[in-house]
Amino acid sequence: MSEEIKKNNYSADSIQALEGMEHVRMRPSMYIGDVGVRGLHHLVYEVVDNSIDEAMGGHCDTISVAINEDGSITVEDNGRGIPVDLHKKEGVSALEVVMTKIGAGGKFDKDSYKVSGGLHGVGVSVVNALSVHMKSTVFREGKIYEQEYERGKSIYPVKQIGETEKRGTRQTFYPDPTIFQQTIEFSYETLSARMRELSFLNKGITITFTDKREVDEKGEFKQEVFHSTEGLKEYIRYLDGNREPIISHVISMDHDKGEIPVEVALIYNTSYGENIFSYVNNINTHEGGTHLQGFRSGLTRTLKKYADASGMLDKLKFEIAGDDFREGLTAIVSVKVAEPQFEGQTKTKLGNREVVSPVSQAVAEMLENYLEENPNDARTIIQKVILAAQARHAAKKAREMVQRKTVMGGGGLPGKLSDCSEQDPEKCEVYLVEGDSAGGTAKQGRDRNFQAILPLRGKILNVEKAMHHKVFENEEIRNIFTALGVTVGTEEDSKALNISKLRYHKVIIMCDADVDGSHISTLILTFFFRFMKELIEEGHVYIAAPPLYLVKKGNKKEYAWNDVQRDQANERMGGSAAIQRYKGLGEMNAEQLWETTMDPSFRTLRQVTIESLAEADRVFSMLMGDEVPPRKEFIEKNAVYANIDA
Ligand code: 0RA
Repeated sequence: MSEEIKKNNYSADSIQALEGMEHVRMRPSMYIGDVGVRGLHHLVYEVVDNSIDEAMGGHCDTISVAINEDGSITVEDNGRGIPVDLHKKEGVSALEVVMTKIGAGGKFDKDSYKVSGGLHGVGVSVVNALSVHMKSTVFREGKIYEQEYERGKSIYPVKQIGETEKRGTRQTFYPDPTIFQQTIEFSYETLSARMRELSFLNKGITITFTDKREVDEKGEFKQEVFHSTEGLKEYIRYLDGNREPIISHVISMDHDKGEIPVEVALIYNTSYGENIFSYVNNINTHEGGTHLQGFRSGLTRTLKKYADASGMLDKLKFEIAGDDFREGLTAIVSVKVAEPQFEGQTKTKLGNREVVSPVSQAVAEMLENYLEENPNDARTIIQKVILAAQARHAAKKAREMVQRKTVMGGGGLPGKLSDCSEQDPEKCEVYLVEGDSAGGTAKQGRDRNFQAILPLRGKILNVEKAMHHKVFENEEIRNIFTALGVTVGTEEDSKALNISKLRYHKVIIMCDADVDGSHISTLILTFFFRFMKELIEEGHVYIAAPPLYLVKKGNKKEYAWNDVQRDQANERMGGSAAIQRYKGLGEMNAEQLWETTMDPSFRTLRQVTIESLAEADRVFSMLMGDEVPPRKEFIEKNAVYANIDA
C-alpha cells in the first residue's frame, strides 16, 4: 500500500465528504425515499445495483446476496473489484472515496458501461452512512483488501489482509436501528422477489439469494438461485403462468445495439385485464412515461394496420379504441437510458422524449414479423380486439349509470352506508364489513363522528374473472364506488380513475378471521388492485385485524391474535382461564369489536402496499383466476392465512 494512503490525512475535500455523510444521516429520506420497510430494503438494492452495473459492463456473471445470521446483509460479485489505488484528488484509496463520499460512486471509471439508476443510484456511501457497521472486501490483482466503517466513517485505512486467486467485491452492512426505527428486519419475500426480477431483467447473470437466519429440517439455509437465459420472454411466462394464453408463443425482442437499448416481450391471454410493466435501468416505472407511450403507439399502430388490411373490421359499426388492443395483454418493456429524467408523484415516470420513437419502432418491427409469420395467431388477436371493442360499448353504458348516480348526486349515497358526521375526508374512515350482521355490530360499536360502515353482502364479485361491464353492473361494487366518492372514466381515457373526491382517507376491510373471511378480503383486495389501484398506492387501504381468542378468568380478560398470545394470557391468569375462539366477527358484541378492532388507540391495522406490482399481479391472477392447482398449492403453503400484503 502506498505511503499516501497510510497517512490518511483528511484534506479539505474529505471534510466536505464527512459533512455530506452527516447530511445523509440527518435527512435519510432525501436519499432513500423513506426510513420504513421500503427504505430499509432500498439499501440492499443500492448495493446489488452496483454489482449489476459491473455485470452489465460484461465484467462479472455471478452475484450472491445473503441475509446473515445476525440480520446484516452481504452482497458479493465476481467482478473486477473496486479499485483500491490512491485517488489523487482525495488523497485516500479509491475504495474509501466510493464508500465515504456522497455522489462518488463509480464515476471515476469513464469506460464502464453505467446507467445511473433513478431511485437507487444514490451510491453505496449512502448505505454506509445509514449503517452502524459496514465492511468492504476487495479481491483484486491477487490480493485481498479490507476496510471497515461505522456510520459511514472509516475506522482504519484500506489494508491488505491476504492473497487470493479470486476477483470481486464483497460488501457487508448492518443497518442503523436509530435511523430505521420501525424495523431493521429484512423480508425474505421482498428481497427474493427483487432478485428474481433482476435476473429476468438482466439475462445471463446468476443471482444466489440465501437466508442464514434460520435452517430447515435438513439443517440447510433457505436459498434460491435465479438465472434467466431468455430474459423478458421467461419473465412473461412466469407472470402469466396462471393465465391461459391465446397465442402460441411469447412475442419478444432485444435491441441492445442502438443508443437506447430496448427489450420488449408480450403475450395475449383469455383474461380481460391489461398488465404492462415498464422498467428504466431495472427500476419499475409505476407511473409509466415515454417508453410506455412508445410501446402503446407501436402496438396500436401495427395491429390497426394489420386489422384494416385483413378486412376483419369491415362489418364493425364503431371505431376501435387504443384500450381495445390491450385487453388480455401482458407485456414488459425495459429500456436503458443514460440520463433518465424521472417525473411524477413518486418519481417513477420517465420523461425523456427521445425514448418514444425507438421503443415504438422496435415494437412495430417485432409485431410485424410475428403477425406475418403466425397468421392464425394474428387472427386470434384481432378477434379478441373486436370483442373488446364490443364489450367496451356495453361497459360504457353501465358505467354511465354509476356516473349519473355519483356525479349528479341523484342516487345519493347507498342506503346501506351508515355515514359518519365528520366532513373532512382526512379524518374519516370507512369499514367495509363482511355481512349484514357484523355490519350491524360495527354500526353500534363505532365512533360515529368519524367512522362509517358499509356492509357488503356475502362474497363480492370475482373481478378477475368478470368482464368490465359486469363489474360496473354489480350492485355491491357500485355501492363501493358511490360510498367512497370515486369515479371512473373521462372524455380522453375511459379507464381513468378519479379519487380527488375520496370521502374517507382510510378504507378498512374487516372480515372474519377464518378461511372464508380471508377469501372475502382477497376478493375485495382484488377489486381494489384492478379497479382502484391508486387507492392502494396512496396508502388508503387497510385490513383490520380482529382477535382470534378471548381469554377470560373472573373479572380479568385479554384478547389474543395468535396461539402464543393465547397461551401467554392463560398463563398470566394462572393457567385455567376460559378460552373462547371467535369464529367470526358476529360472535363479538359491539363493545368487544370496538375495543379490539376499531378503537384507533388499540387496534392494529395492516396497511396494504404494493411492493412489486408484477409480483402482486401474479399472486392475484393465481389466487383469483381460472387455474385451480397453483392456487391450491399456494394456499396450502401459506396455511391458514394467505397474506396479501404483496
Ligand atoms: C469502477 C472501476 C473498476 C471497478 C468498479 C468500478 C467496480 C465497482 C463495483 C461495485 C460493486 N462491485 C463492483 N465491481 C467493480 C475497475 C476498473 C478496472 O479494473 O480497470
